[in-house]
Amino acid sequence: MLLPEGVLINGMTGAVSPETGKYTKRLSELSEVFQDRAELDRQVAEKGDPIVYEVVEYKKEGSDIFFGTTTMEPGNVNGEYYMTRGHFHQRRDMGEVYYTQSGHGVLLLESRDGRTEVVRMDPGVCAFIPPDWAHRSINVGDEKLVFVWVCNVEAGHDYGDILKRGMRKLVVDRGEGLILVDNPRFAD
Ligand code: PAN
Ligand code: ZN
Repeated sequence: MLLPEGVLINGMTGAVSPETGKYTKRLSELSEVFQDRAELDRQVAEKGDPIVYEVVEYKKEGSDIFFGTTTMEPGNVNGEYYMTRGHFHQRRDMGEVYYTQSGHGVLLLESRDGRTEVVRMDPGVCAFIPPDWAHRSINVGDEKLVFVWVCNVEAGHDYGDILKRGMRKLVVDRGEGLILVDNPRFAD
């Protein structure tokens, strides 16, 4: 029988206690995600391959749901803010919840038929990600962005589509603050 449990989450650091798994994504592992790959390589060499985000999870064998945190560092590659890979779920009938704890971000979403939506990620905002919307979080602030996610264990990640063709829109700062622009590399 599964037993209930209180899990302590630190909204400033993303620490989860107890945790059952974690991984880190560094800039060199995200080279397909950013536009300016020469600038990315330069940053990797200069800054010693900085961490872009860390994911910590709490998952119980036999449970239907699991949750955890994603903690994103501030930064950008030639004006393109640090972001996650972005994905659809393998299970097209399963959505997700992102509850922002600290920092400031943008959740960029794209429906299967190409509609773009944006949800601000500010502390206290609990974002509803409907089934079959690709989602990518972007840290647009100058501090860590920490959010709690909750999902069905069977949802799965489909990174292929977004990695291959990109998302239709980019969130960038070209000197005058945050804007949404067309992705010139987007391949339909
Ligand atoms: C999140 C994401 C996490 C990292 O847990 O997996 O923020 O983003 P990528 O997986 O796109 O690199 C989630 O949406 N799970 O379904
Ligand atoms: Zn997801």
